[in-house]
Amino acid sequence: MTGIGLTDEATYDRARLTQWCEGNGVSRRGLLRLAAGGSLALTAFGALPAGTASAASPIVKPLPPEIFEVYGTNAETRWEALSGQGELTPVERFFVRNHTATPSIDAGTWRLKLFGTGLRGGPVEFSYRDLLELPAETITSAIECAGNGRSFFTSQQGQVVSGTAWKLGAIGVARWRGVRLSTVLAKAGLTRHAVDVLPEGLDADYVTGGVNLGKVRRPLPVAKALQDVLLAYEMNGRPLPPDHGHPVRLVVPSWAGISSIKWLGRIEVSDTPLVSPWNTQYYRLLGPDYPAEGALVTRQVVKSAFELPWNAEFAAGGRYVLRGRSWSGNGRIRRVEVDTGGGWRQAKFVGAAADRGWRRWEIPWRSGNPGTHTLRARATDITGATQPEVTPHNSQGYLFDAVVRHPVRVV
Ligand SMILES: Nc1nc2c(c(=O)[nH]1)N[C@H]1C(S)=C(S)[C@@H](COP(=O)(O)O)O[C@H]1N2
Ligand SMILES: [Mo]
Repeated sequence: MTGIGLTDEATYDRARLTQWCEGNGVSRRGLLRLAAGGSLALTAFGALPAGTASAASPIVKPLPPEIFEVYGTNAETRWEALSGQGELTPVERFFVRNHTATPSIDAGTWRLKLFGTGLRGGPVEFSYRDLLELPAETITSAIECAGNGRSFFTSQQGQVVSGTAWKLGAIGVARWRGVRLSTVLAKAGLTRHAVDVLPEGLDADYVTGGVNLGKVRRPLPVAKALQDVLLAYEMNGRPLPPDHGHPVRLVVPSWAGISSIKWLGRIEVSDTPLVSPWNTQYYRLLGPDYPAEGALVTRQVVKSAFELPWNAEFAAGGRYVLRGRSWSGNGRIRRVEVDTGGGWRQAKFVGAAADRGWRRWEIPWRSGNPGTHTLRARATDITGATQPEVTPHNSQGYLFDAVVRHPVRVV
């Protein structure tokens, strides 16, 4: 069985956890201890003191301060830098999330290795050229960090969370061209018994809190791998740039950014469930409203943002058009409402609907009297999921979907 129904995340997580615990002689309580240790270790990143970075610069492309806010090895896009941009985020404005540093990889000597018990024969290798010769596909898809919006757990809900204190700029939408993972898996001899694949990056081992967690890697159920996952070698019509995974990265639409492994080097294909620290200690929702062992983070949630700086200034008594974007891992956005102080009003959509990107919108606004005002946007997706007022707490601050209160100043 390739695990039909395992794209239902909750089913997948429960099934895999049980299988994994049984197979490894670990109790659920043991897993919980692992997870707790992980969240402690997590506090180590996000704020690298100056001088601790390796000689290689963590991010290669320029990071002008008017476009990016930098946190250690990561850089988030400022939302005002998306004002006037179309559906796609240009590479020069696309956020970067690096566990270590962008490696320099030569496409000419690069190889992708597939191996494991889920393949009919032995290991199989593909060169860059091999991939270019396979049938290509182009998709528009967001890549969003599961921790996007994390800082609002603290600033809006007064809660402690670990990890990079992103605002809402850890998302970008691009046009990705490449080969379907299903095509490559079929060529490599995928069997009916394969259940998980484990894509792994070629960047340096991730060391945190004195522990080496090895290469950045995260299991994907075969059902998702065969559904819509791309091995991308182009971003917005150009070869994939260094910071975004050159020469080849995974693009896993709708799922947490960590699934979209950059600088792809190896894929294990297994007929038994696979684990890595990125599905046991990270990317689990741990908190009072979740089961003791936590819930696995897979699909992204509904969010909205204004294309404005924090504390944007407006002249009193002016007529303005407020613009923003909303998106969801569940599919396209059906409705967006905006509250500028007088209740919810429906925003007007701009441009085409996108299943795996975002929906742009606008709404007129009269700025009124001087003072601080709060702008709020709330989206609903095709599944009926709407942004709540509060997101239930989880200790690592993932999947913040509550309505964000955006302050502006009228002068
Ligand atoms: N090899 C590798 N892949 C990776 C990462 C990484 O550090 N190393 N970071 C992941 C995370 S957490 C996110 S959110 C996305 C970010 O993609 P971007 O840097 O292209 O925006 O890449 C994912 N893939
Ligand atoms: Mo991420």
